Amino acid sequence: MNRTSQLTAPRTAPHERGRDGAAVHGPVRPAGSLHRRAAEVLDGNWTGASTVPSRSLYPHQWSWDSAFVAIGLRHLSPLRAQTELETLLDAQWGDGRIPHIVFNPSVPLDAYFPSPDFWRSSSAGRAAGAPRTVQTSGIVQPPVHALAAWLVHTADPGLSRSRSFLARVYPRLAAWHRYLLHRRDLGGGGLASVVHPWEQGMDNAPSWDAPLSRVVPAPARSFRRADLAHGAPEDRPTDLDYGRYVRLAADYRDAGYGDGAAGFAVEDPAFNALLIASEHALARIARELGATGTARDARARRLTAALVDRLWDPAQGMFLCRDVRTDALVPERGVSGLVPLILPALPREAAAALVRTLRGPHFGLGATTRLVPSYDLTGHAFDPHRYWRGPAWFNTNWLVERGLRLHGEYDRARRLRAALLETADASGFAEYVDPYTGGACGALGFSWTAALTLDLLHEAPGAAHGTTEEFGEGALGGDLR
Ligand code: 9WN
Repeated sequence: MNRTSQLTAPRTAPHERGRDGAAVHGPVRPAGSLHRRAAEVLDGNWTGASTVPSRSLYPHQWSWDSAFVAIGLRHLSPLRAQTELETLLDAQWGDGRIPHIVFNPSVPLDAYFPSPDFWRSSSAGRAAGAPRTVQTSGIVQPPVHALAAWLVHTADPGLSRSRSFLARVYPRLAAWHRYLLHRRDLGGGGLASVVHPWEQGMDNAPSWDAPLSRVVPAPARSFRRADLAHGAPEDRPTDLDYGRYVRLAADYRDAGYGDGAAGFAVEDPAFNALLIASEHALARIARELGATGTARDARARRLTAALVDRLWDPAQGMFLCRDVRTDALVPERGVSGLVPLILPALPREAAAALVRTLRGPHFGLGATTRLVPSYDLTGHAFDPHRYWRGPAWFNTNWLVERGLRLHGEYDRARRLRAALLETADASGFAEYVDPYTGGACGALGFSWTAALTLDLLHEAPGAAHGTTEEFGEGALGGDLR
Protein backbone atom coordinates (compact mmCIF):
# COMPACT_ATOMS: atom_id res chain seq x y z
CA MET A 1 0.00 0.00 0.00
CA ASN A 2 1.21 3.47 -0.75
CA ARG A 3 0.75 4.89 2.71
CA THR A 4 1.85 8.36 1.86
CA SER A 5 -0.70 8.92 -0.84
CA GLN A 6 -3.44 7.44 1.30
CA LEU A 7 -2.61 9.66 4.22
CA THR A 8 -2.37 12.84 2.24
CA ALA A 9 -5.87 12.68 0.81
CA PRO A 10 -7.52 16.06 0.32
CA ARG A 11 -8.60 17.53 3.59
CA THR A 12 -11.80 18.93 2.22
CA ALA A 13 -13.07 15.34 2.19
CA PRO A 14 -12.14 14.19 5.65
CA HIS A 15 -14.47 11.22 5.69
CA GLU A 16 -12.78 9.64 2.77
CA ARG A 17 -9.59 9.23 4.70
CA GLY A 18 -8.85 5.82 6.08
CA ARG A 19 -7.57 6.09 9.61
CA ASP A 20 -8.50 4.51 12.85
CA GLY A 21 -11.19 2.41 11.30
CA ALA A 22 -13.10 5.43 10.01
CA ALA A 23 -15.12 5.15 6.85
CA VAL A 24 -12.99 5.02 3.74
CA HIS A 25 -14.54 6.55 0.63
CA GLY A 26 -18.10 7.35 0.33
CA PRO A 27 -20.97 8.16 2.49
CA VAL A 28 -19.73 9.04 5.50
CA ARG A 29 -21.97 9.43 8.38
CA PRO A 30 -23.36 6.39 10.06
CA ALA A 31 -27.07 6.73 10.69
CA GLY A 32 -28.30 7.93 14.04
CA SER A 33 -27.95 10.95 16.21
CA LEU A 34 -24.77 12.78 16.98
CA HIS A 35 -25.28 11.81 20.60
CA ARG A 36 -25.40 8.14 19.74
CA ARG A 37 -22.36 8.30 17.49
CA ALA A 38 -20.36 10.09 20.17
CA ALA A 39 -21.41 7.44 22.68
CA GLU A 40 -20.32 4.73 20.26
CA VAL A 41 -16.85 6.27 19.98
CA LEU A 42 -16.51 6.23 23.76
CA ASP A 43 -17.85 2.69 24.01
CA GLY A 44 -15.38 1.56 21.36
CA ASN A 45 -12.46 3.16 23.19
CA TRP A 46 -13.45 1.86 26.64
CA THR A 47 -11.13 -0.86 27.96
CA GLY A 48 -13.16 -1.90 31.02
CA ALA A 49 -11.51 0.47 33.49
CA SER A 50 -10.60 3.51 31.41
CA THR A 51 -10.75 4.97 27.90
CA VAL A 52 -7.94 5.10 25.34
CA PRO A 53 -7.70 8.42 23.44
CA SER A 54 -7.54 6.48 20.16
CA ARG A 55 -7.42 2.72 19.58
CA SER A 56 -4.53 2.97 17.13
CA LEU A 57 -2.47 6.08 17.87
CA TYR A 58 -2.75 6.20 21.68
CA PRO A 59 -3.58 2.73 23.03
CA HIS A 60 -3.04 3.46 26.76
CA GLN A 61 -4.62 5.80 29.33
CA TRP A 62 -3.60 9.48 29.12
CA SER A 63 -4.03 11.81 32.06
CA TRP A 64 -5.73 14.95 30.74
CA ASP A 65 -7.57 12.94 28.09
CA SER A 66 -9.18 10.91 30.87
CA ALA A 67 -10.29 14.06 32.66
CA PHE A 68 -12.00 15.40 29.50
CA VAL A 69 -13.41 11.95 28.79
CA ALA A 70 -14.89 11.74 32.30
CA ILE A 71 -16.55 15.14 31.78
CA GLY A 72 -18.43 13.70 28.78
CA LEU A 73 -18.88 10.17 30.09
CA ARG A 74 -20.79 11.49 33.11
CA HIS A 75 -23.75 12.04 30.79
CA LEU A 76 -23.67 8.40 29.62
CA SER A 77 -22.61 6.58 32.76
CA PRO A 78 -21.66 8.44 35.93
CA LEU A 79 -20.23 5.18 37.23
CA ARG A 80 -17.91 4.78 34.26
CA ALA A 81 -16.89 8.43 34.59
CA GLN A 82 -15.97 7.90 38.24
CA THR A 83 -14.10 4.71 37.35
CA GLU A 84 -12.14 6.52 34.63
CA LEU A 85 -10.75 8.97 37.19
CA GLU A 86 -10.25 6.32 39.87
CA THR A 87 -8.18 4.16 37.50
CA LEU A 88 -5.94 7.10 36.73
CA LEU A 89 -5.57 8.04 40.39
CA ASP A 90 -4.64 4.46 41.26
CA ALA A 91 -1.42 5.09 39.31
CA GLN A 92 -0.55 8.24 41.28
CA TRP A 93 3.02 8.42 42.58
CA GLY A 94 3.94 8.79 46.27
CA ASP A 95 5.12 12.36 45.69
CA GLY A 96 1.66 13.27 44.41
CA ARG A 97 2.29 13.41 40.67
CA ILE A 98 -0.31 11.92 38.35
CA PRO A 99 1.62 10.36 35.45
CA HIS A 100 0.76 11.42 31.93
CA ILE A 101 0.39 7.82 30.70
CA VAL A 102 -0.79 4.71 32.54
CA PHE A 103 0.31 1.77 30.41
CA ASN A 104 -1.93 -1.15 29.57
CA PRO A 105 0.26 -4.26 30.03
CA SER A 106 -1.63 -6.20 27.38
CA VAL A 107 -0.66 -3.75 24.60
CA PRO A 108 2.54 -4.71 22.72
CA LEU A 109 5.59 -2.59 23.54
CA ASP A 110 6.00 -1.38 19.97
CA ALA A 111 2.43 -0.03 19.73
CA TYR A 112 3.41 3.32 21.24
CA PHE A 113 6.68 5.14 21.73
CA PRO A 114 7.99 5.88 24.34
CA SER A 115 6.90 2.57 25.85
CA PRO A 116 7.16 1.39 29.47
CA ASP A 117 10.69 0.06 28.92
CA PHE A 118 11.78 3.61 28.09
CA TRP A 119 10.25 5.24 31.19
CA ARG A 120 11.11 2.36 33.59
CA SER A 121 8.87 4.02 36.17
CA SER A 122 8.93 1.36 38.86
CA SER A 123 12.75 1.36 39.02
CA ALA A 124 13.82 4.85 37.91
CA GLY A 125 10.89 6.43 39.77
CA ARG A 126 11.26 4.47 42.97
CA ALA A 127 12.58 7.39 45.05
CA ALA A 128 9.68 9.56 43.84
CA GLY A 129 7.20 6.88 44.87
CA ALA A 130 6.21 5.40 41.51
CA PRO A 131 3.75 2.52 41.89
CA ARG A 132 5.19 -1.00 41.72
CA THR A 133 2.33 -2.81 40.10
CA VAL A 134 1.50 -0.53 37.21
CA GLN A 135 3.86 0.97 34.64
CA THR A 136 3.54 4.66 33.90
CA SER A 137 5.42 7.53 32.31
CA GLY A 138 7.21 9.88 34.72
CA ILE A 139 6.05 13.27 33.45
CA VAL A 140 2.63 14.85 34.04
CA GLN A 141 -0.14 16.58 32.10
CA PRO A 142 -2.42 19.55 32.83
CA PRO A 143 -4.39 19.25 36.10
CA VAL A 144 -7.96 19.06 34.78
CA HIS A 145 -8.77 16.29 37.24
CA ALA A 146 -10.34 18.07 40.21
CA LEU A 147 -12.55 20.01 37.82
CA ALA A 148 -13.52 16.72 36.17
CA ALA A 149 -14.16 15.03 39.53
CA TRP A 150 -16.49 17.85 40.59
CA LEU A 151 -18.40 17.79 37.29
CA VAL A 152 -18.69 14.00 37.47
CA HIS A 153 -20.09 14.30 41.00
CA THR A 154 -22.73 16.82 39.92
CA ALA A 155 -24.03 14.41 37.26
CA ASP A 156 -25.26 11.98 39.94
CA PRO A 157 -24.64 13.21 43.48
CA GLY A 158 -26.55 10.24 44.93
CA LEU A 159 -24.31 7.67 43.28
CA SER A 160 -21.25 9.74 44.09
CA ARG A 161 -22.16 9.93 47.80
CA SER A 162 -23.10 6.26 47.99
CA ARG A 163 -19.67 5.34 46.61
CA SER A 164 -17.86 8.00 48.69
CA PHE A 165 -16.40 9.10 45.38
CA LEU A 166 -15.36 12.60 46.44
CA ALA A 167 -14.16 11.49 49.87
CA ARG A 168 -11.85 8.98 48.20
CA VAL A 169 -10.49 11.21 45.44
CA TYR A 170 -10.15 14.44 47.45
CA PRO A 171 -6.92 13.56 49.33
CA ARG A 172 -5.33 12.35 46.09
CA LEU A 173 -6.28 15.46 44.19
CA ALA A 174 -5.03 17.61 47.07
CA ALA A 175 -1.67 15.75 46.98
CA TRP A 176 -1.52 16.29 43.20
CA HIS A 177 -1.96 20.04 43.58
CA ARG A 178 0.60 20.09 46.40
CA TYR A 179 3.12 18.39 44.12
CA LEU A 180 2.58 20.99 41.40
CA LEU A 181 2.59 24.00 43.70
CA HIS A 182 5.61 22.95 45.78
CA ARG A 183 7.86 20.77 43.63
CA ARG A 184 7.15 22.53 40.36
CA ASP A 185 7.43 26.17 41.33
CA LEU A 186 10.74 26.32 39.47
CA GLY A 187 10.41 30.03 38.69
CA GLY A 188 9.78 30.97 42.30
CA GLY A 189 6.75 33.13 41.46
CA GLY A 190 4.06 30.75 42.71
CA LEU A 191 3.16 29.16 39.34
CA ALA A 192 3.86 25.56 38.28
CA SER A 193 6.42 24.91 35.52
CA VAL A 194 6.35 22.14 32.95
CA VAL A 195 9.64 20.35 32.32
CA HIS A 196 8.66 18.75 29.00
CA PRO A 197 6.38 19.94 26.14
CA TRP A 198 4.34 16.72 26.52
CA GLU A 199 3.49 17.86 30.05
CA GLN A 200 1.60 20.88 28.81
CA GLY A 201 -0.19 18.68 26.26
CA MET A 202 0.39 20.87 23.18
CA ASP A 203 3.50 19.00 22.15
CA ASN A 204 4.96 21.00 19.27
CA ALA A 205 3.45 24.43 19.97
CA PRO A 206 5.74 27.18 18.65
CA SER A 207 6.05 28.54 22.21
CA TRP A 208 8.40 25.63 22.92
CA ASP A 209 10.72 26.29 19.97
CA ALA A 210 13.05 28.74 21.72
CA PRO A 211 13.32 26.92 25.07
CA LEU A 212 13.68 23.59 23.21
CA SER A 213 16.43 24.91 20.96
CA ARG A 214 18.83 24.63 23.92
CA VAL A 215 18.18 20.88 24.19
CA VAL A 216 20.60 18.62 22.29
CA PRO A 217 18.40 16.15 20.37
CA ALA A 218 18.84 12.41 20.92
CA PRO A 219 20.17 10.84 17.70
CA ALA A 220 17.35 9.72 15.39
CA ARG A 221 18.77 6.17 15.27
CA SER A 222 18.47 5.81 19.06
CA PHE A 223 14.65 5.50 19.01
CA ARG A 224 11.83 4.42 16.75
CA ARG A 225 8.65 6.50 16.48
CA ALA A 226 5.39 4.55 16.44
CA ASP A 227 3.11 7.51 15.65
CA LEU A 228 4.01 7.67 11.95
CA ALA A 229 2.39 4.29 11.38
CA HIS A 230 -0.97 5.91 12.16
CA GLY A 231 -0.67 9.58 11.32
CA ALA A 232 0.49 11.55 8.29
CA PRO A 233 4.04 12.87 8.85
CA GLU A 234 2.95 16.38 7.84
CA ASP A 235 0.29 16.35 10.60
CA ARG A 236 2.75 15.28 13.30
CA PRO A 237 5.80 16.77 15.08
CA THR A 238 9.09 16.49 13.18
CA ASP A 239 11.93 14.01 13.87
CA LEU A 240 14.00 16.86 15.26
CA ASP A 241 11.19 17.66 17.76
CA TYR A 242 11.12 13.99 18.74
CA GLY A 243 14.87 13.89 19.28
CA ARG A 244 14.50 16.70 21.79
CA TYR A 245 11.45 15.14 23.48
CA VAL A 246 13.42 11.92 23.91
CA ARG A 247 16.50 13.68 25.30
CA LEU A 248 14.47 15.64 27.87
CA ALA A 249 12.50 12.59 29.01
CA ALA A 250 15.63 10.40 29.23
CA ASP A 251 17.51 13.04 31.25
CA TYR A 252 14.56 13.40 33.63
CA ARG A 253 14.34 9.63 34.04
CA ASP A 254 18.08 9.33 34.61
CA ALA A 255 17.79 11.94 37.38
CA GLY A 256 15.24 9.69 39.12
CA TYR A 257 12.36 11.98 38.08
CA GLY A 258 13.50 14.49 40.69
CA ASP A 259 12.48 18.10 40.15
CA GLY A 260 14.96 20.95 40.28
CA ALA A 261 17.62 21.24 37.64
CA ALA A 262 15.51 20.88 34.51
CA GLY A 263 17.05 21.90 31.16
CA PHE A 264 13.59 22.96 30.03
CA ALA A 265 11.25 24.77 32.41
CA VAL A 266 8.33 26.88 31.24
CA GLU A 267 5.39 28.50 33.01
CA ASP A 268 2.42 27.99 30.73
CA PRO A 269 -0.87 29.92 30.92
CA ALA A 270 -3.24 27.01 30.14
CA PHE A 271 -1.52 24.58 32.49
CA ASN A 272 -1.72 27.08 35.35
CA ALA A 273 -5.25 28.22 34.47
CA LEU A 274 -6.40 24.61 34.66
CA LEU A 275 -4.65 24.25 38.00
CA ILE A 276 -6.50 27.32 39.26
CA ALA A 277 -9.88 26.16 37.90
CA SER A 278 -9.22 22.81 39.57
CA GLU A 279 -8.33 24.55 42.83
CA HIS A 280 -11.73 26.29 42.72
CA ALA A 281 -13.25 22.84 42.09
CA LEU A 282 -11.37 21.43 45.09
CA ALA A 283 -12.96 24.19 47.18
CA ARG A 284 -16.38 22.99 46.06
CA ILE A 285 -15.46 19.39 46.77
CA ALA A 286 -14.24 20.38 50.24
CA ARG A 287 -17.56 22.13 50.91
CA GLU A 288 -19.50 19.09 49.75
CA LEU A 289 -17.45 17.06 52.22
CA GLY A 290 -18.32 19.42 55.07
CA ALA A 291 -15.27 21.73 55.18
CA THR A 292 -15.33 25.43 54.28
CA GLY A 293 -13.16 25.45 51.14
CA THR A 294 -12.33 29.09 51.88
CA ALA A 295 -8.57 28.61 51.88
CA ARG A 296 -8.69 26.92 48.48
CA ASP A 297 -10.75 29.68 46.89
CA ALA A 298 -8.36 32.23 48.38
CA ARG A 299 -5.40 30.32 46.96
CA ALA A 300 -7.08 30.15 43.55
CA ARG A 301 -7.49 33.94 43.61
CA ARG A 302 -3.84 34.40 44.64
CA LEU A 303 -2.76 32.12 41.82
CA THR A 304 -4.90 34.09 39.37
CA ALA A 305 -3.07 37.24 40.48
CA ALA A 306 0.29 35.46 40.03
CA LEU A 307 -0.77 34.34 36.55
CA VAL A 308 -1.57 37.92 35.57
CA ASP A 309 1.57 39.18 37.20
CA ARG A 310 3.92 36.74 35.48
CA LEU A 311 2.27 35.85 32.18
CA TRP A 312 -0.06 38.66 31.07
CA ASP A 313 1.19 40.72 28.13
CA PRO A 314 -0.91 43.89 27.85
CA ALA A 315 0.45 44.75 24.41
CA GLN A 316 -0.62 41.39 22.97
CA GLY A 317 -3.90 41.33 24.92
CA MET A 318 -3.26 37.76 26.00
CA PHE A 319 -1.15 35.51 28.20
CA LEU A 320 2.23 34.20 27.04
CA CYS A 321 4.57 31.48 28.28
CA ARG A 322 7.50 32.41 30.50
CA ASP A 323 10.79 30.65 29.83
CA VAL A 324 12.04 30.10 33.37
CA ARG A 325 15.65 29.64 32.25
CA THR A 326 15.83 33.13 30.68
CA ASP A 327 13.07 34.63 32.85
CA ALA A 328 11.52 36.17 29.74
CA LEU A 329 8.12 35.87 28.08
CA VAL A 330 8.11 33.84 24.85
CA PRO A 331 6.75 36.07 22.05
CA GLU A 332 4.45 33.48 20.44
CA ARG A 333 0.66 33.66 20.48
CA GLY A 334 -0.93 30.27 21.15
CA VAL A 335 -4.37 29.15 22.26
CA SER A 336 -2.84 28.39 25.65
CA GLY A 337 -2.73 32.14 26.24
CA LEU A 338 -6.52 32.39 25.79
CA VAL A 339 -7.48 29.51 28.09
CA PRO A 340 -7.30 31.66 31.28
CA LEU A 341 -10.69 32.99 30.15
CA ILE A 342 -12.04 30.06 32.22
CA LEU A 343 -11.00 31.86 35.42
CA PRO A 344 -13.73 33.52 37.47
CA ALA A 345 -11.38 35.93 39.24
CA LEU A 346 -9.73 37.18 36.06
CA PRO A 347 -9.62 40.99 36.00
CA ARG A 348 -12.44 42.38 33.88
CA GLU A 349 -10.04 44.20 31.55
CA ALA A 350 -8.06 41.04 30.90
CA ALA A 351 -11.22 39.08 30.06
CA ALA A 352 -12.35 41.82 27.67
CA ALA A 353 -8.90 41.94 26.03
CA LEU A 354 -8.88 38.14 25.60
CA VAL A 355 -12.23 38.31 23.81
CA ARG A 356 -10.88 41.05 21.51
CA THR A 357 -7.80 38.94 20.78
CA LEU A 358 -9.95 35.90 20.02
CA ARG A 359 -11.91 37.91 17.44
CA GLY A 360 -8.91 39.74 15.99
CA PRO A 361 -6.60 38.72 13.12
CA HIS A 362 -4.49 36.29 15.15
CA PHE A 363 -7.29 33.84 15.97
CA GLY A 364 -10.05 35.16 13.69
CA LEU A 365 -12.97 33.73 15.67
CA GLY A 366 -16.25 34.58 13.97
CA ALA A 367 -14.40 36.24 11.07
CA THR A 368 -11.92 33.96 9.30
CA THR A 369 -12.41 30.91 11.57
CA ARG A 370 -15.33 29.26 13.38
CA LEU A 371 -13.09 27.38 15.80
CA VAL A 372 -10.12 28.77 17.70
CA PRO A 373 -6.82 27.71 16.07
CA SER A 374 -4.04 26.40 18.29
CA TYR A 375 -1.64 29.07 17.06
CA ASP A 376 -1.60 32.59 15.62
CA LEU A 377 -2.99 32.57 12.05
CA THR A 378 -0.47 35.26 11.12
CA GLY A 379 2.44 33.67 13.01
CA HIS A 380 5.70 32.72 11.27
CA ALA A 381 5.28 29.06 12.31
CA PHE A 382 1.57 28.72 11.43
CA ASP A 383 0.69 25.47 9.68
CA PRO A 384 -3.01 24.54 9.44
CA HIS A 385 -2.31 20.82 9.68
CA ARG A 386 0.71 20.26 11.87
CA TYR A 387 -0.58 19.22 15.26
CA TRP A 388 -0.40 22.13 17.73
CA ARG A 389 1.03 24.66 15.24
CA GLY A 390 -2.30 25.84 13.83
CA PRO A 391 -5.07 23.21 13.77
CA ALA A 392 -8.12 23.66 15.99
CA TRP A 393 -8.55 21.18 18.86
CA PHE A 394 -11.79 20.34 20.62
CA ASN A 395 -10.59 20.45 24.23
CA THR A 396 -9.16 23.96 23.99
CA ASN A 397 -12.26 25.14 22.14
CA TRP A 398 -14.48 23.59 24.79
CA LEU A 399 -12.54 25.55 27.42
CA VAL A 400 -12.85 28.79 25.46
CA GLU A 401 -16.60 28.19 25.04
CA ARG A 402 -16.99 27.86 28.82
CA GLY A 403 -14.84 30.93 29.34
CA LEU A 404 -16.99 32.99 26.97
CA ARG A 405 -20.13 32.01 28.87
CA LEU A 406 -18.50 32.65 32.22
CA HIS A 407 -17.72 36.20 31.12
CA GLY A 408 -21.15 36.88 29.65
CA GLU A 409 -20.31 36.46 25.94
CA TYR A 410 -23.34 34.27 25.28
CA ASP A 411 -23.75 34.85 21.55
CA ARG A 412 -20.16 34.14 20.77
CA ALA A 413 -20.31 31.03 22.98
CA ARG A 414 -23.44 29.84 21.20
CA ARG A 415 -21.80 30.19 17.80
CA LEU A 416 -18.66 28.42 18.96
CA ARG A 417 -20.72 25.60 20.44
CA ALA A 418 -22.62 25.17 17.15
CA ALA A 419 -19.37 25.11 15.17
CA LEU A 420 -17.87 22.53 17.54
CA LEU A 421 -20.85 20.22 17.23
CA GLU A 422 -20.98 20.51 13.45
CA THR A 423 -17.25 19.98 13.04
CA ALA A 424 -17.07 17.05 15.45
CA ASP A 425 -19.84 15.40 13.48
CA ALA A 426 -18.55 16.19 10.00
CA SER A 427 -14.97 15.22 10.82
CA GLY A 428 -15.76 11.82 12.33
CA PHE A 429 -14.73 13.04 15.82
CA ALA A 430 -11.28 13.96 14.55
CA GLU A 431 -8.37 14.53 16.88
CA TYR A 432 -7.88 18.02 15.39
CA VAL A 433 -9.00 19.92 12.31
CA ASP A 434 -7.84 22.49 9.81
CA PRO A 435 -9.02 25.75 11.41
CA TYR A 436 -10.21 27.17 8.08
CA THR A 437 -11.93 24.18 6.46
CA GLY A 438 -12.73 21.93 9.43
CA GLY A 439 -11.07 19.07 7.50
CA ALA A 440 -10.01 16.18 9.73
CA CYS A 441 -6.40 15.67 10.81
CA GLY A 442 -4.79 13.03 13.02
CA ALA A 443 -6.82 10.15 14.43
CA LEU A 444 -10.53 9.77 13.89
CA GLY A 445 -12.89 8.48 16.58
CA PHE A 446 -10.89 10.48 19.12
CA SER A 447 -12.19 10.16 22.66
CA TRP A 448 -12.11 13.69 24.00
CA THR A 449 -13.71 15.01 20.81
CA ALA A 450 -16.61 12.59 21.35
CA ALA A 451 -16.79 13.21 25.10
CA LEU A 452 -16.84 16.99 24.83
CA THR A 453 -19.44 16.73 22.06
CA LEU A 454 -21.65 14.90 24.55
CA ASP A 455 -21.02 17.56 27.14
CA LEU A 456 -21.95 20.34 24.71
CA LEU A 457 -25.08 18.46 23.69
CA HIS A 458 -26.15 18.37 27.33
CA GLU A 459 -25.63 22.07 27.80
CA ALA A 460 -28.47 24.49 27.17
CA PRO A 461 -27.13 26.69 24.36
CA GLY A 462 -26.15 30.12 25.58
CA ALA A 463 -26.83 29.27 29.20
CA ALA A 464 -24.83 31.08 31.80
CA HIS A 465 -25.99 28.61 34.37
CA GLY A 466 -23.45 26.03 35.27
CA THR A 467 -20.28 27.90 34.55
CA THR A 468 -19.92 29.76 37.82
CA GLU A 469 -21.18 26.70 39.65
CA GLU A 470 -18.50 24.66 37.94
CA PHE A 471 -15.56 27.01 37.70
CA GLY A 472 -15.79 29.08 40.85
CA GLU A 473 -17.55 31.74 42.78
CA GLY A 474 -18.39 33.95 39.85
CA ALA A 475 -16.64 36.76 41.69
CA LEU A 476 -15.76 38.32 38.38
CA GLY A 477 -13.84 41.47 38.02
CA GLY A 478 -11.08 43.33 39.71
CA ASP A 479 -8.57 45.63 38.11
CA LEU A 480 -5.33 44.83 36.42
CA ARG A 481 -2.63 45.96 38.73
C1 9WN B 1 2.33 12.56 23.97
C2 9WN B 1 -3.09 11.59 23.89
C3 9WN B 1 -2.06 12.70 23.80
C4 9WN B 1 -2.64 14.06 24.23
C5 9WN B 1 -1.70 15.20 23.92
C6 9WN B 1 -1.31 15.13 22.44
C7 9WN B 1 -0.68 13.78 22.14
C8 9WN B 1 1.25 12.42 22.91
C9 9WN B 1 1.88 12.04 21.58
O1 9WN B 1 -1.59 12.75 22.45
O2 9WN B 1 0.53 13.67 22.85
O3 9WN B 1 1.72 12.70 25.23
O4 9WN B 1 2.37 10.90 21.47
O5 9WN B 1 1.86 12.84 20.63
O6 9WN B 1 -0.48 16.17 22.08
O7 9WN B 1 -2.31 16.44 24.22
O8 9WN B 1 -2.89 14.04 25.60
O9 9WN B 1 -4.24 11.96 23.22
